[in-house]
Amino acid sequence: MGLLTGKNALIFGLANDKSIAWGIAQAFAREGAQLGFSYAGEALEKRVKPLASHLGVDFVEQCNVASDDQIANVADKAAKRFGQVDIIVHSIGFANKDELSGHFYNTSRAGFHLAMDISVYSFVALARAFQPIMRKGGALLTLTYFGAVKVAPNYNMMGVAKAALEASTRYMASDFGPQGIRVNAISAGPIRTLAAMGVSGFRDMYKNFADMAPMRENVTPEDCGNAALYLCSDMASHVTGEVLYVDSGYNIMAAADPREKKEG
Ligand code: NAD
Ligand code: 0WE
Repeated sequence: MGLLTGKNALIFGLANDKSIAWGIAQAFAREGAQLGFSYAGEALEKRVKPLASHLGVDFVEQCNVASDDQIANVADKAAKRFGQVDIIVHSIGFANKDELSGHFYNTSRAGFHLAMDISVYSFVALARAFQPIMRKGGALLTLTYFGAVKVAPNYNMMGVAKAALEASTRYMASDFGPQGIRVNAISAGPIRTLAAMGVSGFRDMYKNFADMAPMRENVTPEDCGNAALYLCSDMASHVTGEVLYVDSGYNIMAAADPREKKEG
């Protein structure tokens, strides 16, 4: 018997086999969850469909989270297919490239709105759309980054959006607590995914992270999958409104330890 046997889980934000969402999907499948996937747009269909069939998943729906209609449409289809849903995973973030370099104060009004809409409001919108079919004992989960709390050079607008996402996690934990539904976030260390590619300076910060983190190792989508498994299973009953760091301990450090690099 798996930790998620008998539970239905919908995962939003699968792009390819490097996605954090894919690490989560694999952990959930291993523990017996019935899965459904949602992806942003047509261009990703040819990547997502084969991943779905690899895990025997036949609920695969397109949903651009900028659209209330598309969100309502997946919620409708999920209700027909699953009846009730136990777990929603939100693994989505987006800002225009212009907003991810230079000075934060140069963020445009439209760029600010777009990043907040796709990276923050969509979590709230999904929670509301699925509320009528969420089962008591259910869980909502989102993905965040340390740039929400401390300044990460170039992360800029996304850092501000992640701060709002973490606050939204707490407010929704308060809203949904009485219904027995928990709301949490995982704050992951830098991972080489599609969303991290082409980000200026990502390579250096990826390397710097492993040098600075107590465990001297980068983190993987599988690490996030196992943490997500905990947070969305009954093992975490009564854990809500939390941000769980999956970061080799990076966030506890104030400076690099000069004594040693990785043992080996
Ligand atoms: P990814 O590119 O695999 O996933 C991001 C997903 O967001 C993609 O599937 C993309 O299609 C989706 N998306 C973007 N705009 C959308 C829209 N309008 N509608 C629906 N979906 C949309 O990259 P990832 O690194 O797995 O990112 C997943 C989450 O993890 C994001 O919230 C990201 O901020 C967060 N995160 C990533 C890292 C990292 O270093 N990779 C670290 C911490 C947190
Ligand atoms: O949340 C993220 C990625 C967010 C992201 C990335 C892109 C790149 C392509 C959002 N929108 C876009 N839009 C694009 O057009 N991470 C935590 C990974 C990440 O992104 C950074 C980082 C890290 C770490 C950007 C700058 C600095 C560090």
